[in-house]
Amino acid sequence: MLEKIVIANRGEIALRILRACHEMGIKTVAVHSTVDRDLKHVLLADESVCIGPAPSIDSYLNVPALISAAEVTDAVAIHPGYGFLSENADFAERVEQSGFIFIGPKAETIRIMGDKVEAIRAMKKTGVPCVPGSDGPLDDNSERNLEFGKKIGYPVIIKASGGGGGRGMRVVHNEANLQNAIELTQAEAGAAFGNSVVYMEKYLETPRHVEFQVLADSHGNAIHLGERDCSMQRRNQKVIEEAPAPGITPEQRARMGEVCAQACRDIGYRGAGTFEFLYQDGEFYFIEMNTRVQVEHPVTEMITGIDIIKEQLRIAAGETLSIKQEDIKINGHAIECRINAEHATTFIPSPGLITQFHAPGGPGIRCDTHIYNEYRVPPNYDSMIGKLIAHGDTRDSALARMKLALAEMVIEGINTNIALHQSLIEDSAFKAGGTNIHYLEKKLGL
Ligand code: MV4
Repeated sequence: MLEKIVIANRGEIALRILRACHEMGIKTVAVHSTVDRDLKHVLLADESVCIGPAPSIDSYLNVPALISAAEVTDAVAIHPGYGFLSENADFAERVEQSGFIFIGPKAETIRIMGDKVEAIRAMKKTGVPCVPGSDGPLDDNSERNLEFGKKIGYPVIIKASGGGGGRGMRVVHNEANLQNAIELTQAEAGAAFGNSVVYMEKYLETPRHVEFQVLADSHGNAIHLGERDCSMQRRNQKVIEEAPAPGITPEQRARMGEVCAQACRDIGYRGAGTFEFLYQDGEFYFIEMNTRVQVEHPVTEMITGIDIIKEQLRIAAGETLSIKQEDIKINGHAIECRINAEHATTFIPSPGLITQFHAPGGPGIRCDTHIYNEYRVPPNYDSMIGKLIAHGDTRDSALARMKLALAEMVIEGINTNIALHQSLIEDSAFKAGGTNIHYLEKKLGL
């Protein structure tokens, strides 16, 4: 097993990774910025290294500082968590070139998935269903572009190949606006991602966001852990996630899950990964693959009993998967509320001193957070300060437990979005299950 690893992240995920390491007897090195000395995982780590000042660009995104932290502590591997450098192919490559294990896929795989045109090409080739589209880059031949538009049918969406996660997209409703939209999106993409390649897809108007979790080892084995529904979102930030996705049948799960697992085998995928789909009218359409562990991984852990972080560590150590597909059983239902340091109705970030914190508990409740009494939330990073996860035998029982847990949770001194979650879990459409990606923004009047 890995002897010692660097946790190249902060906050709740750094603490989550540290706990998995310590359970497995792996020593931990916490790296932190100057304003993050008091992070809970820094205090619990075997060693810690300050890697720079508060701005992420100088600390959590500082590649030489991260690699030298691994060197000076004699670590053997680096876990990137999510966000920051977790899907940066150049970072993965530098880590491996420096003689360390990158806990994630090969740099080459990350690079392919970061290029959406390449990712879709690779997925289509292995039989993953994709959105009808241009199946490749658009060029400046406006007649060819108009033909694509005609064949696909309006509305269409123009997406930047270097984008993803909702950045660099434009919906087009008729052919009069097509060429202008393409050129605008190309210009924006060139400026934002240094890659002006764009492609076209049929615009799905009322989809749900359903994603499949996969695990693949370096020996050609791959399995899926079912799906999550992440449709409850605002401005491309997920707010509530759940597993399984309401209304997905065991047959659909087995079929799509195997399609994803087979795609992993075909492309030589390694590690934990997520296949993101739009789901509309009973059909799945691949949009992107995430090559990292995700914020919402706990809902999958709760219904499968699999520790995804421990599997990542085992895979990185070169071991084979500890579980077979037939051993994976979906048990009950889990819901996650992302707890943010922000005002519940204005969404204005609310960093500052937490004067009181009481974690909720009881059967089926999990609270993944790094906060504690007298912890100060710095203003420099993402506003998510924790995740509250409720598991139950049924969706209704998970919701009932979530309601109690939200009422029990106390965070004083800063604003949080707990009240938003309390209203969402009582919302009749959400309670019924299966709301689409536009539901929350419509409800909030955005
Ligand atoms: C789409 C779409 C509709 N049709 N593609 C946004 C994030 C990025 N991952 C892909 N996105 C979308 N792609 C087609 N062909 C609608 C979205 C979309 C979305 C997708 C998932 C979750 C939230 C979203 C919010 C707005 C738009």
